[in-house]
Amino acid sequence: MQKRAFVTGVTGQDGAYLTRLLVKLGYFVVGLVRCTSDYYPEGRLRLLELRDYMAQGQFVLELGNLLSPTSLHHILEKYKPQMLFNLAAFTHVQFAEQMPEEVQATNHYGAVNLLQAMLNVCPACYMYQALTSELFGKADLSQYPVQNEDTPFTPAGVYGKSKYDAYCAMRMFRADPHFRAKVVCGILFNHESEIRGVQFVTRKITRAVAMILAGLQECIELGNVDAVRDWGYAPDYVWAMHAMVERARKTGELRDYVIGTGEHRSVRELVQTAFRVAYPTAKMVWEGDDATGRCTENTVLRVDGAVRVRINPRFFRPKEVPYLCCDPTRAIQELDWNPRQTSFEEMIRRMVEHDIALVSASA
Ligand code: F7E
Repeated sequence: MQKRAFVTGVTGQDGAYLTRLLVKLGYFVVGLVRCTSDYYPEGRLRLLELRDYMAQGQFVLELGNLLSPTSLHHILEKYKPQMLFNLAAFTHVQFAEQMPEEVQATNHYGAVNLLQAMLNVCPACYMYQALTSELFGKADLSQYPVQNEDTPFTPAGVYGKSKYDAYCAMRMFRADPHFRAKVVCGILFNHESEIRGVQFVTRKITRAVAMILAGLQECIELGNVDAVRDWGYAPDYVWAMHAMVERARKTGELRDYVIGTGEHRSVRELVQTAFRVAYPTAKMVWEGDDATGRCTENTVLRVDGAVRVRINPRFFRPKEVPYLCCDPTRAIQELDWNPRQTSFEEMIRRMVEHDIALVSASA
């Protein structure tokens, strides 16, 4: 019989790539979409292939909401999937600070609602719960220069806290002998792609570089360009999500994993890598840093003399996490995860080229 998977967050970056992977692996995929007044859920899918999969009967959308247990029960009873992937979440770290109740409701209570619906309707199912490297927000860097499954969770803001609460709930349901919930958690570091939302710094930069190249924009305004992250390629990361659940199913062992590349870069390096794709021989010079080389409100990047990056304090985060870098050893050993499948440079090149094509198509 064909395997069936239920994916929440299917209109987001990860949901799109995971659905594509699962269909390629032979699954029938049910995707959860929220109801909006603009009733055309297909129009919110980020990968065109997903519409083909719908036409071919390999993928279907169902209206529902993580905050409506009735809708979740109904969908699980209708399709009886073997695997659930909970990717739906409020994910923007800075915006989350402005609406803590919504973030907590979706990211924490929503995850619990889905798990409880699973336990009621199809308790033999396996569930994947998406977590985040923001769980390590306040990690002591001298003690934890890289973060792995043993690094204490010390979330710094509303988003990290909501995911921490979801994690505690998953652990509790997993350990409780009454439930023995089959749930595994993926603690994913930043992962990006050509279909990343434009409010995240990678896509904000690659799109702006394409606009600047086309003469449609002068300059990019950024916040803390000294922030350091471990950035990987989203299509590679969804492979790890499926591998986690498959391993749990085969071994009966419910393990959580951190997923990242093990390489770290600053936002400055990201900016330069993106400009280098569009302007291969350009001279890039940073000006206006303080005496220690950190950015200030006067910091600018000149590309061949023209100011192309400015700092706008509007993008500074009061609870900024300055540095995150993954130690993916466990995933490499147990999931056969390849953290270097797509290099950072290759990912940024694809994103910039994609945005250049989009800009020229809309010109
Ligand atoms: O920021 C800095 C910003 O918004 C990355 C989500 O998927 O990954 C993502 O969260 C860094 C931060 O991603 C701008 O301060 C500088 O240090 O792209 P981002 P994020 O906040 O790390 C984690 C793992 C998740 O789980 C989240 O759901 O870049 N930064 N200047 C900026 N960031 C933005 N957005 N815009 C700027 O202008």
